Amino acid sequence: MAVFEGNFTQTESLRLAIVIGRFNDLITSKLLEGCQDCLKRHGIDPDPQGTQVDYVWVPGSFEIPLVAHQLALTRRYDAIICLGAVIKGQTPHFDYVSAEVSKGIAATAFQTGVPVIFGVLTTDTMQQALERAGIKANHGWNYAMDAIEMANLMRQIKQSAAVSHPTVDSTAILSASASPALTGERIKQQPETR
Ligand code: INI
Repeated sequence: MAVFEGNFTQTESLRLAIVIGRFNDLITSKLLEGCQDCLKRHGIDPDPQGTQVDYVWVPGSFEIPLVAHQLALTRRYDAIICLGAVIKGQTPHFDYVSAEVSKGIAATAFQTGVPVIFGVLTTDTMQQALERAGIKANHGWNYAMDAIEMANLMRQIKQSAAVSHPTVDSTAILSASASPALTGERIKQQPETR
């Protein structure tokens, strides 16, 4: 049997997408800087004109899962990093937005087989968010590390599946869980049972 572990060295052929919420962009732009710094120092060219990283800006965290899902379905990316900042206010908005973005990101990864990194800060105060976006540490850096590790890990698993079952398309294995609706196929109309 085997042990699989993602590494941080084979990065030259990785392709990533980063989805960033504009809401609280004081925080999200700092997370993005941390993320890009980490990618660069691990051999990934973060230049949007280059071949390795695409960027997509969305209005707020609530919109992140839809866009991450669409990107994952293109099969162009080894991992997708989602950056957002949901800061608790005096309204229930925080709870709705944070619940939907976390569920949506997890569902995207499960349904497509593409690693989708949950880089959405959920904090009680702006001060706490600032501390996680550069004042004390920059979590953007960690999200980039997680993306590199997961991208490499998934590649290893796919390669191993291709070696042990050469007749089976490993991409098909990983995408088999995607629902027909999400892969663009039409669901066959079921006959009425009433
Ligand atoms: N979006 C965020 O990214 N963070 C927040 O803290 C936030 N709050 O609290 O309102 C927020 N709201 C906007 C939301 O993500 C959507 O963009 C908006 O509701 C339109 O769908």
